[in-house]
Amino acid sequence: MSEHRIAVIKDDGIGIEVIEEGIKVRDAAGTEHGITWQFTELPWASDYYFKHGHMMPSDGLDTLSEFDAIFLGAVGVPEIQDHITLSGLLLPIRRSFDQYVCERPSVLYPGIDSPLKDKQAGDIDMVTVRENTEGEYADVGGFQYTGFDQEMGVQVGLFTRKGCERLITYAFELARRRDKKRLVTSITKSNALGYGMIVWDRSFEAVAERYPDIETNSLLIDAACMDFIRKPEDFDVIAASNLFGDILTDIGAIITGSMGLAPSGNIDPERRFPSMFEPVHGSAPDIMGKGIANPMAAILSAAMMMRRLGDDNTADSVELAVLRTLELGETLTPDLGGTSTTAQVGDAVVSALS
Ligand code: GGG
Repeated sequence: MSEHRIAVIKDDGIGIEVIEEGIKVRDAAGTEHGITWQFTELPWASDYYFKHGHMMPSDGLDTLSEFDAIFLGAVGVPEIQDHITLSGLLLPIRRSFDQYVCERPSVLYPGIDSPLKDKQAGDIDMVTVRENTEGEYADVGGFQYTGFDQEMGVQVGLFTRKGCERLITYAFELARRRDKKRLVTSITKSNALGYGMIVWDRSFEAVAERYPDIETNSLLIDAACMDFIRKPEDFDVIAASNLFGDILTDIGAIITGSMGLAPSGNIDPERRFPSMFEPVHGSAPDIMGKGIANPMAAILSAAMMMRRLGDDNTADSVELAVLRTLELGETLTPDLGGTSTTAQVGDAVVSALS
């Protein structure tokens, strides 16, 4: 019997609703497979900010470091500027725990209509590996002349050889492990960003040399956006910088049916720190509290977490239960054309486990 200690941060918005269903499914799957999950809910994010002026306590990262993994819902409310919520919680966790890989699969599942013409289940099956600790989201920059008409903001895109190579190496290893198209596509913009993205390109070329069995391709981000729509079936593993990966994975989510189906893992491949699992979607304040948010992205993120913790069988059965629920098509939330509630979808996935 294995036991895992999981820190749960549900807030904000629909994060609360979807994480509850993720826990429901995880508990049921754990019972079936003899795994105990010890959840500790940490009431952080925007409500905490309203009370204390910051998104988590000053020793929040120390607290999190004691856990095996972090399961997070969403952050962001209309009353607080997004850069405060992101910089106060998500980004420090990703950076401090060196979760330098953000793995985001985009798969067209059975029973799902892609907005793209003639795409069948399985036609789209790719994983974007997003650099998660530096690049365009590096914590480097500053303001000057604040309050004057020449107000200035400097935002530094930081591309280190080590940072690029370790991320790209993960992408190549993943292409090998998946053993599908055995193709890694690099997303660049070195025609315009002639410093950082040149380091990115050089890193890609250097790593590619170590993987003669894996095909490679390099696309400018603008061409990649077109090709995600035009011929998504051509992709396998995509290596992208922090910003480009963030943008591309929203396209990846929407061409495979819904943001409500897109899971993600912020991973420290070296296992020195807890990794963090969260749906790609945000807090969606427009549908918050209505009970109609799709919990499948959170449930699939829980499955990614189980896989990371070594519980492959449990992860397989949760993923299969989601697939069965989608294929049946009887219990779906409105984003997938259904009329079911968040909790009903969670229950349906639990029933499909057996
Ligand atoms: N599910 C996590 C969440 O709330 N994400 C919102 C967001 O803006 N994320 C930006 C990012 O992933 O970098």
